[in-house]
Amino acid sequence: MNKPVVLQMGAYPEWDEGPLNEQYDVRRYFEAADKAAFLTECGPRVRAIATRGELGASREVIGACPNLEVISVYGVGFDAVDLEACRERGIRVTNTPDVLTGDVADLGVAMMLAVSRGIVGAESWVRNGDWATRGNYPLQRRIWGKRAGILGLGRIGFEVAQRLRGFGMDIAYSDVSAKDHAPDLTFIADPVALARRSEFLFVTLAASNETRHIVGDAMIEALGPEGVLINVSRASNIDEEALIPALRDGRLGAAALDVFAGEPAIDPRFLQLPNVLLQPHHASGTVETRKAMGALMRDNLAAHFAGKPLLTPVA
Ligand code: 8YV
Repeated sequence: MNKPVVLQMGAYPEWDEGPLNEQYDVRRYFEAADKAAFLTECGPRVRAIATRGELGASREVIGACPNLEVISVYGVGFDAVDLEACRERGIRVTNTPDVLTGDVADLGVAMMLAVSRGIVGAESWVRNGDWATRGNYPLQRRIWGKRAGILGLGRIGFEVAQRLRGFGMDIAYSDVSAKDHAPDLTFIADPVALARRSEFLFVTLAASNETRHIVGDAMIEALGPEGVLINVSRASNIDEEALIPALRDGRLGAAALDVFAGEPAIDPRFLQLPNVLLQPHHASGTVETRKAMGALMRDNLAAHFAGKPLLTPVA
């Protein structure tokens, strides 16, 4: 029997490439020089798309695959998949929730610590000899006991809160409604009010058209010159045109960012800012989590082609 044709939108680690290629007739879209010609050639035979959170699948790609049945996302975020195009044609979509939650929360908290305690600069201080020639490293800011805000108390936001409890932080959150499973956290419906009471603000919102640029001038001003913004969600949740001048002018204290508009070609102005910590979209980037994400991404494809219920469907 012919193997189902799968359109692969981006590279995976070798432990996923092997099994994927054994089970499917894989077409590597990301390696095609002429993408339109590539889709014209293989699009009609494609039954599944295997993609990554940040790559998704556009209406154009979906449209070039008239026999597409399922899109399996390696990542929890599926905002880059054109869900409307999928709905119109009954195309199923799956993601990889839960398996990456702890790692994303860990990196968010690590970024908070790194920014507040100046860990990156302090390391250079030792490495480039400043410690010996210039003396002690400038004093930094404490985090324990401070006020933290979490914008979006979903799975990842909740795990961030679990970790922050260990630092004795005073934690509040904003979401569409108060959550029963977090009775000890302060619910603040208005994100601007949340930013105003926060010294550290974590953005852990699933991105959508509704959340686009939710962190803009008003929230940034409310967080203020002492505030630290930490984003481990999607770049689209933050208005970079508001963020960059605020960081430059000191109207916002600092930012720690794992995601960027147009990544990996990030806005070069970020590189000039001393008060921003830059990370290469790797919050889920541990061997353990990436193995679990790859397995779940492939298990969803296998379930679909076996006619079984999808493990983690989003549509
Ligand atoms: C990426 C992510 O999928 O989970 C998400 O939504 O953005 C990430 O986990 C990962 O970087 C693999 O490309």
